[in-house]
Amino acid sequence: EIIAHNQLALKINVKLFVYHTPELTPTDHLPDCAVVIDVLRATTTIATVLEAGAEAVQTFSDIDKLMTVSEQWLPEKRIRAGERGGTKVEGFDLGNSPLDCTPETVGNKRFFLTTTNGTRALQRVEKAPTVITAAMINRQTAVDYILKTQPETLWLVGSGWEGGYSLEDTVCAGAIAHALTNNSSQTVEVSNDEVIAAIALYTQWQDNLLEMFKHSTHGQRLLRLNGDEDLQYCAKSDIIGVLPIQKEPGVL
Ligand code: 3SL
Repeated sequence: EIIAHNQLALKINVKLFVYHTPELTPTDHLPDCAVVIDVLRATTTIATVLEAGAEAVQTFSDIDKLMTVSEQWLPEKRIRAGERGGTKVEGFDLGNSPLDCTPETVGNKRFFLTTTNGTRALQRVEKAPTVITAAMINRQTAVDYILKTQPETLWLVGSGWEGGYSLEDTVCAGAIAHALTNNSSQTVEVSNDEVIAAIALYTQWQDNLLEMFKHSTHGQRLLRLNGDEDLQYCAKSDIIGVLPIQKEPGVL
């Protein structure tokens, strides 16, 4: 079913845009609120880390920069985590599996994270007045925050994979857009066709997200790296009540 723009724009409060990748976001302006999405796995990991009681998550696209900044923290007060190509960075405490992020491991520590795509997407929008991260596990929490704060312009930005589009990020953008456009207390202006495409993807797959993730190219990559349990966890909806909000560029 194709939903026409004007059917969704009954009253206007929020101008909603979806961008499948950070590279597709405009470079000459920013929204009031940017939602960065990297379901497999960076934004799932970030929500899990904060839920587990980490002091903060600090993100880097560059490994050397992460090493220099994290050096200023006592070893017992920091965790260095991250991946390249899905595999743990050599010498780091953890990779990018959300399942490793228990209260015992990350509680009260600063979590220094570098990933291939998610941290790059965060950098792209870090100067927006409000930046939050979302994944399927905390989707409803993100929706509730948006409904409460009512930004005038809202971007849902998928991280993709090295410039390409990722099914799992766009389906999560669709899940958020679907909740926003179906909320009677909220009026949403669908501002690009990507919103409609994302909602259509979500409504098609909402009962079978794990299956979709297993067929996606990144899901396949993680399965080759024994990431079956990670996929199962990342495909769960609305199980976490934490919303990562950027406090300063790169720090959530
Ligand atoms: O690219 C990223 O930001 C990561 O989430 C990729 S991975 O799932 O850890 O391989």
